[in-house]
Amino acid sequence: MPTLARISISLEEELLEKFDRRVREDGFPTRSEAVKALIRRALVENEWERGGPVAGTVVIVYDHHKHDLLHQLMHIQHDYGDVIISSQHVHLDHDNCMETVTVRGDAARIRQLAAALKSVKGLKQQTLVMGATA
Ligand code: NI
Repeated sequence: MPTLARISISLEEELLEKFDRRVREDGFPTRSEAVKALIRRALVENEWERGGPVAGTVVIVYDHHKHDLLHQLMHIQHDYGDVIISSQHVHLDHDNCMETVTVRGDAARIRQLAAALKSVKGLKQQTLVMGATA
């Protein structure tokens, strides 16, 4: 069990009220847990901004009847084989497919991949999930 440090912070009452409301809505058991989650997320986002080794996933949803789109997505993924660990394809319904592309490597390179995927016309969704440092 890690040693816990105790800190105290001062903030405007209005900000605290908004934060407490958010803590309740998000289902955090305590303020401390909510603050820890915020700090961790900020640190992860910072890692992704600075570059360096990170891991995450890119989720894309598209209609597989659009053959040109399918080829473009395939092409891009082959070009970024150096940072793609795996990709999982799920047939959502008759028309729609969801792919979860798991990535690991340099943050800047992964951002390039995410941007390349986003640039494909006709995608229904493209979301980059920033994971913790690899
Ligand atoms: Ni499919």
